[in-house]
Amino acid sequence: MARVVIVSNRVPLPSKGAKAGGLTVALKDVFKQGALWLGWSGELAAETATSAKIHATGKLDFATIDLSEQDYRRFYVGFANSVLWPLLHFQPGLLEFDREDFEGYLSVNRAYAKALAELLRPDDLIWVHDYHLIPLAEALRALGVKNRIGFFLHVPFVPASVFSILPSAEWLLRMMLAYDVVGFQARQHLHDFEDCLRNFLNIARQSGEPIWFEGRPVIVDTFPIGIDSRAFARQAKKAAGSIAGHRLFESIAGRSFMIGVDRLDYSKGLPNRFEAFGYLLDRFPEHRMHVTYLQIAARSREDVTEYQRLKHELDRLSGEINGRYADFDWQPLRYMTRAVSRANLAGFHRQARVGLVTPLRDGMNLVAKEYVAAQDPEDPGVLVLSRLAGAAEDLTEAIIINPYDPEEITEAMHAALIMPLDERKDRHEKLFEKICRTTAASYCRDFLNALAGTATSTGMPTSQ
Ligand code: ADQ
Repeated sequence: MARVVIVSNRVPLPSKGAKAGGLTVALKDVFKQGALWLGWSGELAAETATSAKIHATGKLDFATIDLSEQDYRRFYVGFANSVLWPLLHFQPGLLEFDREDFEGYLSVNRAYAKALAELLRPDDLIWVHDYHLIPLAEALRALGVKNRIGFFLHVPFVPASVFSILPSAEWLLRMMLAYDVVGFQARQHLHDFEDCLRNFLNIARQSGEPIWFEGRPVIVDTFPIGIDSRAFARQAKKAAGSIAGHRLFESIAGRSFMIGVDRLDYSKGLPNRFEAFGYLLDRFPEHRMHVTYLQIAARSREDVTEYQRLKHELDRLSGEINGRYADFDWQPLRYMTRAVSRANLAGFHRQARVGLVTPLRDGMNLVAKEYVAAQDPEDPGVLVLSRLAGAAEDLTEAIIINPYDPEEITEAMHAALIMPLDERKDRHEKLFEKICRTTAASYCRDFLNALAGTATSTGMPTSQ
């Protein structure tokens, strides 16, 4: 069995106290066969390293490189998070392009390639994650690496009309086609990628067929990411009875409870969600004193100016809403920017009558799936979900909203808060069935089968 080599921007190093994130959990079966995971250590050094430090842990070995401060600024803060992230989330107005950042992006990708090439065995399968590392396959090929290399994009893609805003747009598409497999979260993203291929490279793809580029086949397909729903459901049930779960329950004091859990990121649509909550209290006064909304918005990318601006806006909006509607014994909006442990989150979701997931654009959004998984099937809550999240392609029994229309979110909040038990159970049953079908494990299996060349174009393993 070939070894799997994962490459991503960050590595969940156990020695750094990293919690097992979605990808780590999803890959646990893969790790049993032995695997290597390469990424940035999270440390800054005088120079960007081109040889990795190895942290052997048994079956899963980690390899890390340090970045220089200048490369961190240009590669991570600059091109990755001030150009590619806003572009791929349909926010071209937030794009801050700088040629030096672009150079930094290239040179860090070359450093990754050098560090990885030294560690490779001939039959390793290389699986590269996300927009930080798009040019990595090309950089590895330049060093003579012949292994199969796959790329999975966790974030959305954009149609040619938006992609053309990017300086060097065509070059980036070519970099994506240097892989053997290119995976997207949702059909819409794949569709937009095909639109770019047609417009920039004059490539028309027959549905289900690989793309032929420079004489090589490139498999392009969707591989929707999922969670281990049953494990999360068990965790939620257990956590609802924990100390934190109990404290939350006491503090809600019999009121209806709505929850939002996001990174503090402009793609998550938080200002519109806050505004929608303000309208709810204004337009439906019956909810005043009777509903509490908890927003957990973990601080993220604080080096990027736009994130600092967003934080100020949310501080202001939350203050305004509470100032206007609170009473001496009721605070309508609880807003915290600290991260919460996974176990506590699971328990909090279970207590919430409404789960608010309203991003302006999102690759998948795993919080939507976690909220559904955490519900008590006998008394489930209602998911309010943006139609611009990848998750909405599948989770159609949620209340689907347009996140750009705060009043539509308000109406959805109201509908969710008053929804009768039968309808809640009916919707939840269907949603739970869906999140158990597309899981973390099925995502990994399907992608790795495609990468190993043992899958048909539908992602099903062939009989060989
Ligand atoms: P993210 O943009 O980080 O990920 P999301 O999928 O919602 O978005 O969250 C990833 C994980 O982080 C989830 O397990 C969630 O519970 C956790 N998380 C989020 N906010 C948190 C908070 N405030 N406190 C604690 N934990 C929190 C990117 C893409 C997504 C895609 C994922 C996976 O942007 O579209 O779903 O990758 O592919």
